[in-house]
Amino acid sequence: MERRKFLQFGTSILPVLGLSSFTNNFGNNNPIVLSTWNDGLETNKTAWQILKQKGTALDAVEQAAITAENMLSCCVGLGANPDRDGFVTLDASIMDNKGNCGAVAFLEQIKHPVSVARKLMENTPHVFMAGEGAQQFAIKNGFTLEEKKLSADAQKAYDEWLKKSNYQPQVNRENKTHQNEEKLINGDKNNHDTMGIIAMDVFGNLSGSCTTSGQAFKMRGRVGDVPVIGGGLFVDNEIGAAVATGQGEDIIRISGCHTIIEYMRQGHKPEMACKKTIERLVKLKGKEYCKKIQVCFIAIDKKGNTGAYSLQEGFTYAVATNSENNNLKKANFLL
Ligand code: SD4
Repeated sequence: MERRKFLQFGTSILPVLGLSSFTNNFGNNNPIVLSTWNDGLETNKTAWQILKQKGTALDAVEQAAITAENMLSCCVGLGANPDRDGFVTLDASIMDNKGNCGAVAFLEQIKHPVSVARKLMENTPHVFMAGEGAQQFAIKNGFTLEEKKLSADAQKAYDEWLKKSNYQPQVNRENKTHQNEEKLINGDKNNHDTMGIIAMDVFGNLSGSCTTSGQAFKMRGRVGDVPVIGGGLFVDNEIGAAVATGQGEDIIRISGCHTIIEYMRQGHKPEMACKKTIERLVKLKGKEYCKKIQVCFIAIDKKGNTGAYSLQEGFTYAVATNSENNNLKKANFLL
C-alpha cells in the first residue's frame, strides 16, 4: 500500500480500535512541561531540552528530576533535610504513558532515587520497593552508595530543630515569592521538599515523576505520598497527568492525583480538577485542620491544557510550552 494511503487508513481506524491514546501522532504535538515550585524553572529547562529534540516525556521527566536531586537549593535529594534521627531518606516515583510505573521509598545514600524507580519499572516485574531492599537493588544496578553525611544547610536546620525536637506538619510555601509569610524553620531556605514534573512530548504522550526527601524531621521510616502511585503522581495517557506536593498523608487520604485524573475524565479542566480534589479534602477533614497543612497539585490534560491549585497561598509552579517560555506562575488557592 502506498505510504500516504497507509497513514490515512492507519490513523482513521485507530479510534475504532480504541488505540488512539497508545499511539503517537507522528510527532506533531506541542510539547509541554510543568514542574512544582520556583526551582521548577530549572527542572523545566532540562526537560525542555529533551522535549524540543523530540525526546520522550519519560526521559524528560526523569532527567528533570535528576536535575532537582542534584540541586542543593531544591530541598530534595541527599542534600535535603533529614528525618528526626538525622538521616536523609528519599522517596521517588515515575510513570509513563502506558501505565508503567516504579517507586522507591525510605531509600538512603543513593543520589538519584528517580532513576532507581525507573530501573525498577523497566527491569523487574515489581512497581514499589522500600528501604534496604531498594538500596540493594540500586547498588546491584550500578548506583553508588554515597556517604551518610548531611549537607551544611541540613545540618544547621537539624541542629536548630533538635533544640525542641517537635515535629509539626508544615504549611509548605515558596519563601522567595512570599516574603511576608510566617518565619520558616529553615531561615532562608524554602520549607518545601518535593519536585514533581509532568510532561507531554511531541508524540502526545504523557509521563510524570516525583522526588522528595519527605517532610523534614519526620519519624524514621515515615513514607509520604510521593512513591504512592495515584497519591503523589498519576498518568493516564487518555486523560492527563497530575503530580502533588504538600502534606503527604492528606494527599494519600484522597488519592489526590488519581482523583484529579478522574475529575478531568468527567470533563473538568486541569485547574478545576485540582480545585475539586482539594475541596474533597476540606470536606473530609474540615477547615480548621486544613489551615495547618498545605496541599498543592499541578495537572495537564490530553488536549494540552495546564493548571494548578493549592490549599493555601504560596504555591508556585513553572510552565514551559512553545508559546509560554518557562513562566513561573502562582497557583490559585482555596483557603
Ligand atoms: C511528603 N509530599 O513527603 C511530600 C512533602 C512535600 O513540600 O511535598 N513537601 O509528604
